[in-house]
Parts: sequence; structure tokens; C-alpha cells
Amino acid sequence: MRTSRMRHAEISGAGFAGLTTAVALAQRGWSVRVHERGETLREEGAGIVLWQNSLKVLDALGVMDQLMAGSMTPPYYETRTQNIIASDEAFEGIRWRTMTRPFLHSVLLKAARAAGAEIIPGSEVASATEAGRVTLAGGSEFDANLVVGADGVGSNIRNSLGIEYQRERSRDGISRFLVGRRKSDLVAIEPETEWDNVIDFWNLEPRVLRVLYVPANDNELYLALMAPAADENGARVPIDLDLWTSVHPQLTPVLQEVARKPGKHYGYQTTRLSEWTRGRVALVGDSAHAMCPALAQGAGCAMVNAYTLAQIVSDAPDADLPDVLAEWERLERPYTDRAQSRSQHFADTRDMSKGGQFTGDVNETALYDPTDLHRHDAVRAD
Ligand code: FAD
Ligand code: 5PR
Repeated sequence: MRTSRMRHAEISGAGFAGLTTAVALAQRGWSVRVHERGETLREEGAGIVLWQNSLKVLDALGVMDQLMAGSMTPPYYETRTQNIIASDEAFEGIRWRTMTRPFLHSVLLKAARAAGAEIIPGSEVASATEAGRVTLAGGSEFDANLVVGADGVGSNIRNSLGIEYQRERSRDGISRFLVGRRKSDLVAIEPETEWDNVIDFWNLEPRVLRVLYVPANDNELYLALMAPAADENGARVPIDLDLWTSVHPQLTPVLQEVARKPGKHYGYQTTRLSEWTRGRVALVGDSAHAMCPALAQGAGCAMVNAYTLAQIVSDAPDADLPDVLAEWERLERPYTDRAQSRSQHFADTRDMSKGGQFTGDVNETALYDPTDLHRHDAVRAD
């Protein structure tokens, strides 16, 4: 129930960014309405990896038990180049989970509803003003204390406010599939590799055709097939089965299942905005910071920023909200900027094929704890 003292948020987009914002705000006493352009509330797409930074958010939202029940932590994250093991990473001290995207979406959707958020499918937001008014494609208008543009890389909210951005495209792209695990169909690979691992199969010579093999739960397997966008056969969906099995024969049974599926080859891109906030509007997720998938942190950063946004606005009086949003960007954005740059670097150089990439500053994003109230003490003191 909305009371006069309750602050109200209008959110555009029920993806991972919008739903995380909705849960975190509603749990802090906001009235929340989420507009989702799609006619149904579900997540397209295949699998996802979450690291400690976003798992801390899910802990704080109180959904970790549910998440654990439908996700897994593979024993190793292995990199193979031309079928020779380049590294085997167990991530001592860093939590990580693999799962399907529809599963993560269902966990967040349920939590948003339980927290009292109203979620409206088939509702497209056309524009927003810095004073906090959103206009739907059908013409209805709503006023809010806070407007959140969680409407993805093509963000209407961002574009209607005239926020400028640069976009960089990378040469490679990826097609993503969910198939059955079928572990017993896969021949043992040498030396002694378990099919429960994440295995990043890089093939660079004579042609760049990479398969990222990610077990998502007991029954489902996420496969990401990477090829340069300019390679017509490599990037084709449905896939060219003969081509992919000639390079990755040990994956034949799962590639046969992939070959029966429709899909789309996605180009990588990085977008950098002049600002993430304008007046009472904040952008979060791919609308603000689309990144290459190399670090598997696009959704992770989206969830972290959604959570810290909800936290900072809830702690501040309404009159200060525009300033508080600017402060949120000042404090949180540098971490995301660095994640974008590192991810783009790996995408541009294909250096992940060397293995051993998860060291030193590369792990900054994964190790970031958005629930630590002292995390910015040094920055604030500046
Ligand atoms: P989106 O998921 O795009 O959601 C936006 C939502 O808004 C959609 O539901 C859309 O229908 C809705 N919408 C759009 N416009 C409007 C409108 N005008 N009105 C109302 N609703 C609207 N990240 C990870 O953390 N780990 C990974 O392993 C990982 N793997 C990836 C692999 C690939 C190949 C790619 C391309 C990305 C990967 N990412 C990964 C990144 C991750 O998918 C995205 O960063 C994340 O999904 C962004 O979430 P979002 O909610 O900001 O945007
Ligand atoms: N990690 C993950 C992923 O899905 C991709 C990459 C890395 C989990 C691609 O989809 O390097 O592109 C990558």
C-alpha cells in the first residue's frame, strides 16, 4: 500500500538490473512499479556466471537459499588452447556460481513480488524527464521520486534525456545455447578432465572457433560459441555442425543438439556514457555500462550498481536525491569503468586463451563487496 510518506520509484525494464533495483528498493520501504516492454516476464538466453560481488547482493536480498538450490559451482575453471590445458583455476577464496538465465530471473522476479513491487508486462516506457516523470509508449504519464532506466543497451530513458555515449564494437561475437548435460555421452578427454568443469576450449589456428562449456546445473549445459563476426560460416545460426565438430570433435553429442536450435550471433560492445544520472533519473545495467562478456561481469555489475543505488537513495532525504545520485555515480562508477576496460581488453586481444587470467587486479570486480559500508572510506576522505 502506498502511503503519503512512502517514496515512489518507476523502473523501466524487468531484466537483472531492474528486478534487483525493485527488490532492494521495495525492501527499504519504497513503493515500486516496474514496466517491462515484453509481453511475458521471462529471460531469454542461456547461462550465466555470477561471482562474489553479485552473490553478496543476492545474500543481502535474502534469496541465497533459493539460488543455491538451482545453481552450481564447478570444481575447476579450465582453459584449453588447441586442446592443451593452459590453466586450471579453483578460485580459492572467491565464491562463484553457474546457472541458467531463466532461473536467475525467476528468483529475482519472485523476490520482487514478495517485497511488494508491482511489475507490469507489455508496458513500454518511451521517455523520462529529469524532474521524475515517465511517459509510456501509449501516452500515460507517472511521477516518481526516483526513475530508474534499467532498459538495456538500447535504453529509451537514456536516449530521451539526450545522454551521450560512445560505443565500441569488438571483432568477435558469440552464440549462446542451453542444452542437456549428457555427461555420459561425452568421451573422456585427456588428461583426466571432468565434464563438471567449466572448460573454455580455445581454437585459434587455423581459424578462431571457441567453445565455452559451462555446466549450469545437474541437467543443463550452457554453451557459448565464439567466432569473428566476419566469419560467415563460423557465425551462422543454426550452426554449421560439420565445421564446429571438425574443430571440437569431443563435443560432438552436445553440438548436435545445438545444431537443432535457432539463435542469434551477438556482437560484443562496450558503451560509455557522459553521465549515469540526470536529476531524479538513474541509469543502471546495460543502459549505463554494456560491456564485453569476457569477465562475465555485465549482469554482476548491473546487480551491484542496482543494490548500491537503492541503498544510497534510501539513506538520504528526498530533497537531496539528484545530488545523491551524482554521488552514487562518483563512488561506484570507477569500479565498473575498470571492469569494462578489462573485459574489452580481453575481448580485443583474445588473451584469455593464454589461461591464468584470473589474477591480481582482474579479480577486483569479483572481490568487490557492495554491502560493505566502509568500502569507500578512502575515496570519501579525498
Ligand atoms: P537487459 O537484460 O537488456 O534487460 C533490459 C530489460 O528492459 C529487458 O527485459 C527489456 O525487454 C526491457 N526494456 C527495454 N526497453 C524497454 C522500454 N522502453 N520499456 C520497458 N522495458 C524495456 N553477465 C554476467 O554477469 N555473467 C555472464 O556470464 C555474462 N555472460 C554474457 C554473455 C554474453 C554473450 C553477453 C552478450 C552478455 C553476458 N553478460 C554476462 C552480460 C549480461 O547479460 C548483461 O549485462 C545483463 O543481462 C544486463 O542486464 P540489464 O537488466 O541491464 O539489461
Ligand atoms: N565468460 C562467460 C561468457 O558467457 C562469455 C565469455 C566469458 C561466462 C561469452 O559468452 O569471454 O566472451 C567471453
